[in-house]
Amino acid sequence: MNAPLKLYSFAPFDRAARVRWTAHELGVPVEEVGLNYIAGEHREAAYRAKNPFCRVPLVETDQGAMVQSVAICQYLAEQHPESGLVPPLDSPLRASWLSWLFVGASDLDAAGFQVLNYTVLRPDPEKRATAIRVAEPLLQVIEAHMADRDYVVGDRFTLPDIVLGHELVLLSFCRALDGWPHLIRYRDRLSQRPAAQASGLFGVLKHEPPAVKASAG
Ligand SMILES: N[C@@H](CCC(=O)N[C@@H](CS)C(=O)NCC(=O)O)C(=O)O
Repeated sequence: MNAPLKLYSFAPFDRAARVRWTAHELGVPVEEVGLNYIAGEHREAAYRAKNPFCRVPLVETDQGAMVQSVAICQYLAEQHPESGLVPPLDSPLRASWLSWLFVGASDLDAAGFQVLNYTVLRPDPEKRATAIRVAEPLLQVIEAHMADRDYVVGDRFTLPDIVLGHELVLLSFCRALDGWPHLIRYRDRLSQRPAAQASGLFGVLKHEPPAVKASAG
């Protein structure tokens, strides 16, 4: 039995969801430490001492505190090579796997955050429309890539599916995925995984989507 992984998070759908989902895929038990975002607990001295960036997720490892959701996921998955979430260094899929991991961790994360920001955190219909327009070329490429495949790399589930899946759930919640049928099909396939369900992430889709007023003009 693995020791529980201490995971600091705000909610089931923030970037800690990627770590929680990965841990469930790996059979690693999670000990959740919930921080109150509104109250600003992540800016208080006790947490700042662990993470001066004042962000979640953070996990406590044998090597000390670790931040950056995708780095944490990779760190955990590499300890469980039998899971297949990370292809071996000599795998012919390695280049594609790394490329897609960073599409999720950098490009889609950045674009998705702007949509979430202007839909939910600081609602602004015009800025939201711009954020969706900026995300479109990226979504177009991923939509085309997913047209005839089940997973983003090779023919099996790997870590980039978790990172992309997280972003697709957030975009769905923001009502920004309606025009992308292959991405919806992909998101729904991912949602069937027991570890995805156990992560709590997909529960956000059961909530009322945020009200978005039509942009003027
Ligand atoms: N690239 C970082 C981003 C971490 C991040 O921005 N986390 C958000 C929650 S999803 C946060 O802690 N925000 C706190 C704040 O903005 O004050 C990662 O993937 O872990």
